[in-house]
Amino acid sequence: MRNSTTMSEQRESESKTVRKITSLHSISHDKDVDGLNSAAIVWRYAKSKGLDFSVTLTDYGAFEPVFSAIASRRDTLIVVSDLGMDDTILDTVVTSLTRAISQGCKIVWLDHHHWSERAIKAILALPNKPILRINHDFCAAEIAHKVLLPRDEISAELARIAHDTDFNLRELDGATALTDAVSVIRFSAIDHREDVSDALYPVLLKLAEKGLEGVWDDTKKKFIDALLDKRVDHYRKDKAKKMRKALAGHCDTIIHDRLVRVVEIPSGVTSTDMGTFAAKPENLHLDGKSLKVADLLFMLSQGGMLGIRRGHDTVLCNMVAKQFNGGGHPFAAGGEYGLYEDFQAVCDDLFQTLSKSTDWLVQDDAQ
Ligand SMILES: [Mn+2]
Repeated sequence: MRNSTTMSEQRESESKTVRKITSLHSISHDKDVDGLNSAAIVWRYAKSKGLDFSVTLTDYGAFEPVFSAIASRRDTLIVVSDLGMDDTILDTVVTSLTRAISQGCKIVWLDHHHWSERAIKAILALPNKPILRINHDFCAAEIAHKVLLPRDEISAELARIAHDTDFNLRELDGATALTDAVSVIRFSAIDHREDVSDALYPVLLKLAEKGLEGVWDDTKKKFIDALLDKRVDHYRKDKAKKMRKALAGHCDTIIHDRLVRVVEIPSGVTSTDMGTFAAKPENLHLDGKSLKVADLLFMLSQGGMLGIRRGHDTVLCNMVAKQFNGGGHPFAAGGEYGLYEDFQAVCDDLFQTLSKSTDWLVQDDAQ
């Protein structure tokens, strides 16, 4: 009985050439404001077109279940944002999307990460005219705003907020607060083994409805949800304590005239937070001494990942990252060291590697 229905449905789908899209499913990055605001813009787009909306917020490493679930979709516009292609499961993603497209779906993928040629070709080769926009000069929410809703004021604001956090400008209090709120909500969901998408959903809903003012009171500089405001406040204090402690255990050296510092990054603190904190002189008074802001800051995680930031534009973080299997921007980058036991030995090793090259220095040509 079931089978025959499915088969007739399938025949129907094959015979119709044009099918009407009735719903929109958004897949976006769960890790930061850019991913969240991209999803909020996509949601506004769905509303403007009268499409039923659903969303999955996810992270690298979880593509398989997310895209497998998409394979059963029908007549859905699938919009992926702020996620680069994970090449290790490209085939699975393509298989699922191909199946969805055969059931009347259409694919739009908006991103600003690095893509391999192979991945770009694979997505563009999908049927039903997929749209793939990759632009490294913008954050994903800006791309979503430009591509989907260029004239929508709330989308423009959501894009500005994402830009402020993604490029680490930190000029908008609301953007910085929202970044902390996303961290609080994510870390607590992970701690309690709850679904991160579900945990972020109420904030996403408000952002999609009203933009930042749906969650943040910019006059009072507070979240509208008093409980969230308390959680963020507590998180910030706790984070500052952890970061001060991490800085106290720093290891410094001078290489090619640049002050290079290594710290171990505490759990529950992002490298963006740590990098921003360590770049402010007022945070560097420790045990009666004042440290200088380092030119280059390495942040070593327990898993052996390296966050790389700079305190002055005398160094190029991306060139540093190259020495450690990584990459990024001149002002922020990441690499990999590997598992370690002895922090001091890691520092010596990092210093040794850096002393061998000068590619990572910004030469002062003003003199
Ligand atoms: Mn992003």
